[in-house]
Amino acid sequence: MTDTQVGIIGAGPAGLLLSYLLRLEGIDAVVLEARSREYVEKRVRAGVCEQPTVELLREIGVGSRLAVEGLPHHGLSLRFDGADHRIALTELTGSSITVYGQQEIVKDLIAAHVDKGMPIEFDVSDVELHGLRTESPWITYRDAAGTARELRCAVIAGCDGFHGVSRPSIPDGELTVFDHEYPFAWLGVLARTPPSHEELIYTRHDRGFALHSMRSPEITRLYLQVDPAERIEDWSDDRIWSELQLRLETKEGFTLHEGPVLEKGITPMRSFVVEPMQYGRLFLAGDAAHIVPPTGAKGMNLAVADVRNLSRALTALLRHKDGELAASYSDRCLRRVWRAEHFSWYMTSMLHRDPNADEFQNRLQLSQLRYTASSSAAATSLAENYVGLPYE
Ligand code: RFL
Ligand code: PHB
Repeated sequence: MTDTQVGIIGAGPAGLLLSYLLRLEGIDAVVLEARSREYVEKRVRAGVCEQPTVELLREIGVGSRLAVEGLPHHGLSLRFDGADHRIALTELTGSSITVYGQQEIVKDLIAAHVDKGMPIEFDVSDVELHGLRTESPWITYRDAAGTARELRCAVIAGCDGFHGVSRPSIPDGELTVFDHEYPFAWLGVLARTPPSHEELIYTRHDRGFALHSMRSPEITRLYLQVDPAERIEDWSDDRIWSELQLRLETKEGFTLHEGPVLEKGITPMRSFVVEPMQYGRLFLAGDAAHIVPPTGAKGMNLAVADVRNLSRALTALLRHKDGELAASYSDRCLRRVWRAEHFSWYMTSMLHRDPNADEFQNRLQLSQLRYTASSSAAATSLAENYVGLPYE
């Protein structure tokens, strides 16, 4: 006897969307989340949804607020040599992206769960995974009241992000790890001020990378490349604004609107993949299995693509006793993952100031930027990766 068919660890985009997709197939799941509902609904992270992500959310009926409040974008700007070079995403690919905060997707998915009476347990602790190589694995944990619980399932989905417990539950030697750290981090700022430009601006400057993004007509999102050893306490709002002004300056003159800083934080950058994304009856999805630096805006979109594959694989396995898709789940995901890993590394390398680079490498970087901005073949390659390659 099982308590539920799929035990899902983590109520981020991966865990919530998986639970919802499974429900549409008539498969029941329980989501266990370490944080509170309020915390996960407020966590500021991704902003860019690829076209395939937007279409999937719309198809399953959780895209109505996204359709109204999401900001469709048909181009982006590469800013270097003190000028803008527009990449016309839609003209080049026929597709677009939508700016809509990750926490808004999380809120929409939680609301859909509540609406349908689907179980999410927040504030759980001491989560441990057991019996992963059996056909009836189980999860032990403490609920919000501190009571010890056990959840027996047919499958466990590890959707608990990079710092979760699922991946470390796999015995040593079973996974191959690919890890790459970058000699810089991002300082992210959310500010109450209207965007200063209608599109995203990815800036390469001698002082380091800067990004202008947004959340709404009133809220701007900005990022600065900083040393990973920097402490947020040393970055006053004034210091942040003056650094942004310097890096976003153009020869023609650019006005960056300043305003109250609502939130700020520093995130290190890394690329990380484990292979395979499965061990027995444990399937990993999203950041639990792979991380990309945010310059390509791919992390959340990859999480969505993973759970789309996983819901299909688990439907075949649990409803039709057909394990073929489950056996090929990892390979299918990893093809898209590695494409996104390469694209994210390429965007990161092209736009950041590497403290260890010599003048030769700096010249190569500028040459790559100028080529991307002037060749429609190079611009199309960037654009088709950015808007999201079609699902296999
Ligand atoms: P999440 O979102 O980290 O969710 C994992 C959930 O698991 C919970 N958890 C546990 N629950 C129970 N027991 C445990 N032991 C647990 N341990 C952890 C956590 O509390 C959490 O709720 O992973 P998921 O679902 O795989 O989603 C991945 C995305 O969050 C991530 O890839 C993106 O945010 C990355 N990202 C971006 N992705 C994009 O597609 N487009 C973007 O524009 C974009 N910009 C960004 C980003 C990430 C950023 N940061 C802060 C890392 C910008 C930034 C600055
Ligand atoms: C964001 O708006 O948070 C954002 C936009 C583009 C990125 C990363 C983050 O590449």
